[in-house]
Amino acid sequence: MKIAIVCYPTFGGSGVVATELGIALANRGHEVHFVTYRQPVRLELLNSNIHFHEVHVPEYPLFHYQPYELALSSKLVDTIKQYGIELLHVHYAIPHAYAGYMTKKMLEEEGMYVPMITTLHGTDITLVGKHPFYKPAVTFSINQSDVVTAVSEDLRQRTLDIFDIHRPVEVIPNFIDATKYNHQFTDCQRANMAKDEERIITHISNFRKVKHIPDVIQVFYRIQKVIPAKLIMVGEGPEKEGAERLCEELGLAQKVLFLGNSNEIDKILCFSDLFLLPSKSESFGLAALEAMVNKVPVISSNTGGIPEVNIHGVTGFLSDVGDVEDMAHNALKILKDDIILQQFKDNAAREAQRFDIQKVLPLYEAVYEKAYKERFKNVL
Ligand code: GMT
Repeated sequence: MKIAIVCYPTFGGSGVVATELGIALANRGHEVHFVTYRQPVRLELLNSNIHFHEVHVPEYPLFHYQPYELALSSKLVDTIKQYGIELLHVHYAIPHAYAGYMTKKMLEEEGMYVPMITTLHGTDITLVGKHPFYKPAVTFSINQSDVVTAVSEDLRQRTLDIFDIHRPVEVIPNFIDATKYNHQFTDCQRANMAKDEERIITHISNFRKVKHIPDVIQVFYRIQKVIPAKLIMVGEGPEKEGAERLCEELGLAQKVLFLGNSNEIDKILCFSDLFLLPSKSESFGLAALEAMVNKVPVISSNTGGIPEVNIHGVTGFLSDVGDVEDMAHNALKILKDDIILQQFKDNAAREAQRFDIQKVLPLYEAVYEKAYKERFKNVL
């Protein structure tokens, strides 16, 4: 099938999922066209099955805000016509589902019917999308999609609770490609990061408020008072400066490393003993799943879709949002004992297999088939 994928090209989870999905579809023989404003960060190789089309938004002095949706939908119309694309898959409702709807309508004027799949990722529903400024347009464009998927059962339920949705929302969870992690690094280069006796704790995110970055530092502060440990902070975002300041104030500067954005997440996770994800809300927690497949147990908040991924007492522990005492207590339960740590590591890797792409990809292919077969139903 010829598929156009619209996503954010940045380090955010929705862009990562869209990119990895596109690559997997291309490996299965589909022709995939990414349409976005920059080449997605995890999209390294373009080939005959993977194309990238850049959306340009020309500057014009009259525009206080550049009309990205307009440029995106025009680019989609052109690309769909030029390459004979059969299906449009938009990731993150804002503004992609709205631009996708406009694309469909423009194509319908010319007698072409291209079904649109909308995948909801989290903040497009729980944070930004529900804002009164956006809500009517988000509700409308979700209802106008041919298929709507959510990345967890929790997100599906919240979508139905928050918006007036009169079509089914299917759950297709996020995934990892387990084969990518079968490699055994002969040397994780752990010694570059910490001393043998130190445990390595990692946090990876886009450092936005919703991630509760100060809680990461507070949990680590309590851990390192009891056992030797280092904290590795990966990512960039508005909360990073505050986090660096908090580390200074708590006297942690020598024990915390801020690495910035990285394309080498699996190498970092290779030498990690524990992953911290104390977010206020999280529709799925892809970063936690990536940790788990790399044999890293997870200490997280008990919110959103996280409990669907991180199993309490098996792959890590869940605590109430903001309960840094409980998180630190649970972290120490895992980290203090080599045998317990090894058990949690094994459990994490095993449970991650539930989300292997080999299980998840057919679910997307099935909804594509269904939408393609039914493509005329909504327009006749
Ligand atoms: O919050 C992020 O890290 C970015 C954001 C995004 O849309 O790019 O992530 C959301 O989508 C991810 C992929 O589906 C989920 O794993 C994250 O849980 C979700 N973030 C939130 O709900 C806060």
